[in-house]
Amino acid sequence: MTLYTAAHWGIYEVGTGTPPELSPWREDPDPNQIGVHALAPSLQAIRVARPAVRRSWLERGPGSAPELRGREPFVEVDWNVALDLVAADLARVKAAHGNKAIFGGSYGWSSAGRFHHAQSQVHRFLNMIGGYVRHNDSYSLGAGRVILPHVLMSMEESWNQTTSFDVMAQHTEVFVAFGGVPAKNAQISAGGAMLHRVKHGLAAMAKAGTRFINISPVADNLDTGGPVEWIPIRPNTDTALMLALAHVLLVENLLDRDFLARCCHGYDRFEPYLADKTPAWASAITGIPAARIVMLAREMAASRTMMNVAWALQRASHGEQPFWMVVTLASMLGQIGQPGGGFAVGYGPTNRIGSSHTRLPGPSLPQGNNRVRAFIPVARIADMLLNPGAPFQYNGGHHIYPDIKMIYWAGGNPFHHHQDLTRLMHAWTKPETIIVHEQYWTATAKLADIVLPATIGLERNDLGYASAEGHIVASRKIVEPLGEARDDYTIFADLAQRLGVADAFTEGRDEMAWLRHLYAGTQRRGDMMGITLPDFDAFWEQGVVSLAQHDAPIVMLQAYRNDPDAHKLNTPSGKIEIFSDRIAGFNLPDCPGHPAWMVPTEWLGAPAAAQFPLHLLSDQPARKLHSQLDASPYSAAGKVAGREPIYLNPEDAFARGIANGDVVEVFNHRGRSLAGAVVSPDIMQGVARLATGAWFDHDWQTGIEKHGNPNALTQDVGASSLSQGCTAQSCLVEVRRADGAIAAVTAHDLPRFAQRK
Ligand SMILES: Nc1nc2c(c(=O)[nH]1)N[C@H]1C(S)=C(S)[C@@H](COP(=O)(O)OP(=O)(O)OC[C@H]3O[C@@H](n4cnc5c(=O)[nH]c(N)nc54)[C@H](O)[C@@H]3O)O[C@H]1N2
Ligand SMILES: Nc1nc2c(c(=O)[nH]1)N[C@H]1C(S)=C(S)[C@@H](COP(=O)(O)OP(=O)(O)OC[C@H]3O[C@@H](n4cnc5c(=O)[nH]c(N)nc54)[C@H](O)[C@@H]3O)O[C@H]1N2
Ligand SMILES: [Mo]
Repeated sequence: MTLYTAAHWGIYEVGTGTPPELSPWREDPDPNQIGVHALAPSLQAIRVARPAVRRSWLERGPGSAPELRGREPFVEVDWNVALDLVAADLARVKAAHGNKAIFGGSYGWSSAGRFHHAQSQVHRFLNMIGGYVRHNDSYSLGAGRVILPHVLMSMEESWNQTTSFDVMAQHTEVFVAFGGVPAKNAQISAGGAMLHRVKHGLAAMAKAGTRFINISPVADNLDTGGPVEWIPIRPNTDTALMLALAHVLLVENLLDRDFLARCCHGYDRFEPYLADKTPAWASAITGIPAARIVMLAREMAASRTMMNVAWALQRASHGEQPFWMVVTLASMLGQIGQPGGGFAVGYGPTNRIGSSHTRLPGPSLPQGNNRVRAFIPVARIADMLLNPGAPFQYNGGHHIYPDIKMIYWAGGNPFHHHQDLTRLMHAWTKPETIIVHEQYWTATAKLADIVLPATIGLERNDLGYASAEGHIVASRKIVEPLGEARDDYTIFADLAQRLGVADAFTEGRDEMAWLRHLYAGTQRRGDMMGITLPDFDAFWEQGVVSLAQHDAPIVMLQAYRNDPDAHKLNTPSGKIEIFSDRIAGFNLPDCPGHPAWMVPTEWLGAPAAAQFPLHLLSDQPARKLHSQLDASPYSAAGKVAGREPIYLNPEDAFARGIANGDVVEVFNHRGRSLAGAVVSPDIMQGVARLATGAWFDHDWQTGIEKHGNPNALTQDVGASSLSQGCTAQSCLVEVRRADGAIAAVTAHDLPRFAQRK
């Protein structure tokens, strides 16, 4: 009998060795190596093995010497001591300041299993003890999640409706990708990518004759196995290009006025804005020849055209605009709802998008009710910590930043994911207590007061499932926990016991009882959809249950197109909103009532480009999921001189005397970071690319980040006052060769430990 384990990056089969070897699921048509080394010594060596408390906090209490976080030793303590300290401090903060002083937003990917999902566990636990300050939206989709429901539908609904690859292979003549369709990103799905589909999906389209055009600062993010036309574009300027395409459609009368009248709201109020958005105007902004823009608009109107936008486009200053504008441009083309035409947001970012598998809602741990009303847009964490009581705007509302005394984090790595980490380090000194559950000694764990060791997925039983992945997986415990690591669930259950809410938190269930319970819920939802799942014991034995018999091809908004009155959208007008009276009514200087070209804070057209002439893109790493498994042999093999590779155009490299393999210093007025140079013609001149995921490695003497984490450089400013989304992709830098003594990477060293005095 084969045992399986599910990770965000795929299903793996478990061998019989000690420790058991992992190999990708044999049925996966495009498996990857991300997870095969999950038990490698290089990873196990940096596990958190025992509860640990920062020395000053332990000896002198909460709030002691917060500036020493990250640079003084930890003292390892017994579980009972650690749990007593955590419970007592939760009670103290609650009594003295109320639950509104606890930030439990705890953003992060956690692990794939749906029961042991750390973010769900911490939210459930904090709700049981009175609530916590939460976060809205995600780093993935800050601007996108806010704009899309106003003008079209929720982000989830858009994924559920995304036209499937099988339909595109049959019908799409031209595929225009803004930001490619990176197969490296589609290696993952939250909860478990199962059958990896993007590589073969694109190849099937190419074979069927689809023509591919990739509008992107980089060329290597759309691989169809066949020819792809690359149109390099300056980062953050796609909206200008789309406006000029719309201008051509207008002046050449290539737009579908019938679709605009039947299915859209407010086109007439937008149209005058297009008058001066000529190809020549856009050419000066985007760097794309005006003639190519004119031709492209004509090709798109003459063919069955699918447009795709990478999520990266909205992780930027005014990130709302490219998403709103692609919906608008697709509406003008009038192909929305036709097989193979329209738009997607977007193919590539996860494996599930473009799938024809069932959308059966899967198992998820109920989180209870949060009695605290205060929240932040997720990427405003440093603003919150630095400005308690200050006002902020979000989605048309006015709010106040809470005064946070305690941070509780489980399942995320803010010292990987947040922008301008030097600023976050400063903000991080404000709370009195920072508690982190971690599997590994990440930068976030090292910067905490109390670190509790969490198990990894292979050390516990769970359910692997992601909607539209077509399978449910019995994810088996295959090794004993390392050291004294415990499941997040067990840790919270013990804390709940100490705080008098054990019954509410556990509902009397242990791990397997919860798995049965959550599975039964999924079974019931399946029954309502005509999907019959085997009983739990049969499922648990079988390991992987396929739902593929319920596959169905999908055409986005087909029903809506055919009868917009019968299938009203959930927007104020019930239609696609090209003009939004609601957004116009918010009266925001940085987000008007229709899509518009808004000048980004940092881009190649900004005055600051004179000093920092390279636009830094920080995309998603190919060999890991963000910072997870950064120390694995597979991830390490992708590093250059032990650091994250930075891609530079040959002209830019030559001008700076930089060669392949050099260690370079990437810098701007916010920070400095050391990365390994890769010189490549696949990146346009004036752009550099440094993926996320290298563990943040701050040198306390020099302030240099030594490992190539781009968030030493990125800006911590909201996309706009509408969404306050993360703007990691709006960042200017300069690069120089690092000469002389180059600091060694210490990211994967353990912290220092000491005995209690
Ligand atoms: N510059 C730049 N920055 C970015 C981005 C970008 O494009 N550019 N992208 C952003 C995006 S889209 C995202 S989603 C974020 C991702 O940011 P994160 O989701 O924070 O990144 P991960 O590395 O996945 O962090 C998950 C952490 O949870 C821990 N963990 C895993 N499983 C468990 C568990 O069961 N229990 C506990 N207690 N811990 C666990 C892992 O060890 C890891 O440290 O980064 C954002 N940051
Ligand atoms: N292997 C792996 N896969 C992942 C992740 C991971 O960490 N590792 N992270 C996952 C997560 S959390 C998320 S949210 C998704 C993110 O998915 P995305 O945000 O779509 O991914 P990125 O790789 O950041 O960017 C996609 C492409 O857009 C290009 N791009 C950037 N800026 C611009 C621009 O202004 N204009 C144009 N036209 N192109 C631009 C980039 O060069 C890149 O090739 O990926 C997911 N997939
Ligand atoms: Mo993300």
